[in-house]
Amino acid sequence: MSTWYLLGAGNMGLLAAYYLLQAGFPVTLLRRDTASPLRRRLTFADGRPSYDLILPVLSPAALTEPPRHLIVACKAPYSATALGQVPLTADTQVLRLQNGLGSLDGLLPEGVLPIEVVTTSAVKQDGPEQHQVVAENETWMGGGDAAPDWFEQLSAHWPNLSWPTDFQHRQWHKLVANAVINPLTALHDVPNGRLLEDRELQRQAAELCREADQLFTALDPTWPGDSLPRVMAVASATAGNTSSMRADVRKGARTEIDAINGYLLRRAAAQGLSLPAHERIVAAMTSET
Ligand code: KPL
Repeated sequence: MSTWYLLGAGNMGLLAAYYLLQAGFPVTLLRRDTASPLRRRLTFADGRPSYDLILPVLSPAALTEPPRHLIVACKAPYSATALGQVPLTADTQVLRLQNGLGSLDGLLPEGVLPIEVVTTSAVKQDGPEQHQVVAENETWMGGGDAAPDWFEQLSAHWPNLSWPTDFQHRQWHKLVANAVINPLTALHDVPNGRLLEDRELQRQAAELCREADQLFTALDPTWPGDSLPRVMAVASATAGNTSSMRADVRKGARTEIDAINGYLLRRAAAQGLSLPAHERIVAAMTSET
């Protein structure tokens, strides 16, 4: 069975590695530091026994042939650096497990379209080498015509994983949630639930949703255009959470603003549309970091 190579051992990369191992697929982490294997303890909020995840590591420069399967789970702004040394061919199957959209555009060989992964599962780091799987919600894959041959085996071990026919709408819904909740909570340094309480944040959320709906309706007339209630439902379900962008700002890391709101602006420009609220929030985030 061919090895799955992983770029990015953050919360989501580790979760994917765990399910792949459960399904019997070997996983190797690609990173420069190959001194020792990666060891992380996964704990489960539902009380399941913890799991000690051990991944062999390999330097990308040591790959003797292009990987057959590659998971890109690093944060979007680090994609070019992470992929830099990995040899890829038109036969490499790339799984993109990142927030935002378009972060691999121009980085893959001609004709390679990544399989996109969108998850509403939640994992948090709760120690230097320990991560807690907080919720195993729905995960959707798509981006190709049909599910690949390994999908059935993986979905038997990855809870609530599916290959839906309306994948693009689900991906756009997640993108809008990230385009609204992430920068607003990062700029105001508040948990997600504050969007439900603060009038000014609600006004800005409504404006951002309206503009996103305008764009997606232009791209696809079947888009439901109901982003505001959906985004508020996500804010409510994750009320106590620190969004990933707020967490990035707090630790001085690069944020995913370009892959999220920046992506919306690029798609809008190609349609001849302007999205002033998204422009303002990108500018505010850019001056913040
Ligand atoms: O995906 C998220 C993120 O923080 O990146 C949300 C849905 C906003 C949950 O925190």
